[in-house]
Formats: sequence, structure tokens, C-alpha cells
Amino acid sequence: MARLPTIAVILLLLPAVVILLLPAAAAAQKWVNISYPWAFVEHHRAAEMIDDTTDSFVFGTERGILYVMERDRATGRLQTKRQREVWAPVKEIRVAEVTGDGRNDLVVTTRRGDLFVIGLGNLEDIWRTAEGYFQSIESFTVADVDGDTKPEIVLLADDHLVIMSGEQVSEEFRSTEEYTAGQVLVADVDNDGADEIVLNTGQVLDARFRQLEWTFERSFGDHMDIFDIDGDGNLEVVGTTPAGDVQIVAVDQQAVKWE
Ligand SMILES: [Ca+2]
Ligand SMILES: [Ca+2]
Ligand SMILES: [Ca+2]
Ligand SMILES: [Ca+2]
Repeated sequence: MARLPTIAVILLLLPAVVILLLPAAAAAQKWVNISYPWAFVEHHRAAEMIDDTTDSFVFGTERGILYVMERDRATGRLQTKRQREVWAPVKEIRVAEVTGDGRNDLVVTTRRGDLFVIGLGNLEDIWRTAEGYFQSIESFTVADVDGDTKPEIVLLADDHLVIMSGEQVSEEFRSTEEYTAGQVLVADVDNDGADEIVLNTGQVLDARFRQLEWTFERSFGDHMDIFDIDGDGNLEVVGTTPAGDVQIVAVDQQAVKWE
């Protein structure tokens, strides 16, 4: 018989207990124990280290919030330094110099097709595309594709290759061809002194004139990297085959080097 009043008391007290726990939960969000944020950042498209010398990184959430986290070297704990809303789920983040002032900026895309260039210091907009400018942005990279020493943002957006000025909202190029690639990189992959735009679906375009230079017989991989894997001075495109095997493509030889 004594049990019922006990349950009643617990039920009555429950809201008070929840209220008491709320501040603790909020505080816990500010202090996240991750000893090695680099591992976390490495595997998230919506996370990037801010630079190599300080223990800080930025990440975006499905709820549309950007967080700049910094690691206290004494305690090893991560603390939220700054945060802001981007009002849609964050898709991809890149820390790169895009505005031409020599200082790193934050480039952010959302699942709603928004493109933001944000100041790292205050997390305020430097510029952003108007709502609905793009329906979707699959991925992007940052590179000087026209050789004027100023960076551009190279996007796979609305199934086209689009090049935006890094300095302001200004579209410099949109392909007439449709591309369904999920990843774009810019590098001199055939070692002729001029950069190429490489799509993971296998297309290699001249970066400056955007003509198709070569199409690989299949995909470079769902995820690809470009680096000189064998140290011969030429870059290779490194990815995975649909079967999951590592595949190394030498674009200068237009051949698979290793798979
Ligand atoms: Ca900048
Ligand atoms: Ca440029
Ligand atoms: Ca080249
Ligand atoms: Ca090589």
C-alpha cells in the first residue's frame, strides 16, 4: 500500500528533477571530451581543423548550427568558442582562403543549396548566395582556376559545374553539360603545368578553359584523393573501385597504375 504514494511523489517531483537536470545538460554541451578531434574531423565532411598550430576546429550540424571548438591544452577539453546558425542542415565545410586577402575563411554549404563564405574570426557572413540560388550543392573545392592569383569556389551544383568568385557573389562559369559527380578536385594531374578539374565520375577538364581533356572508363571512386603516391613526381588519382579495391590512376599516362 505504501508503494502508490511513493510513485505519486516521484511523478510529482519528476518535472522538478527534469528542470534541475536541464542546466547540467546545457553545461555538458559546452565541454565535450574528445581527446583527438583530428580523428573526428577527418571523417566528417562538415568538420575541418581551423589550422595546424592551434587545437581548434569547426563543425556544422544537421540542426544548422556551426560550432568553433577549441581545445584547452592544460585540460585537454574542448570548449565552444563561437557558434552561429545557418538555418539548414550543414552539408560540407572547408577552411580555405577564398576572399583574396591571404587569410583563411570558412566555406559552408547546406542541404538546402546555400553557399556561405564566413569570416573565421567572428563567424559573420562575408557573402552568401540568395535563398534558392542553387537548389542543391553536391560538393565543392577551392582553387585559382583562371590564373589571376585569386581563389575561386568550384562547385558541383544543380548537376552542373559552377565556378563562383571567392571574393563576392559572382558566378563566373556554369557548364552547359550536366555532371552527376559527387566530388571535385583541382590539380595538375597530367603534369603539363596547367591545372585540371577532376570529377570523381571520371572526367578531367582543363581548369582554365573547362574543356574535357579525358574521360576515364569508369569512376575514380566514390571518394578520391590526388597526390603523388609513388614519389615519381607526377600526381595520381587514388580512389576505390565499386568492388571496394584501391585504384590508382595516372592521368598523364591515361592508365590505371595499380588496382
Ligand atoms: Ca580570406
Ligand atoms: Ca582566380
Ligand atoms: Ca595539367
Ligand atoms: Ca606519382
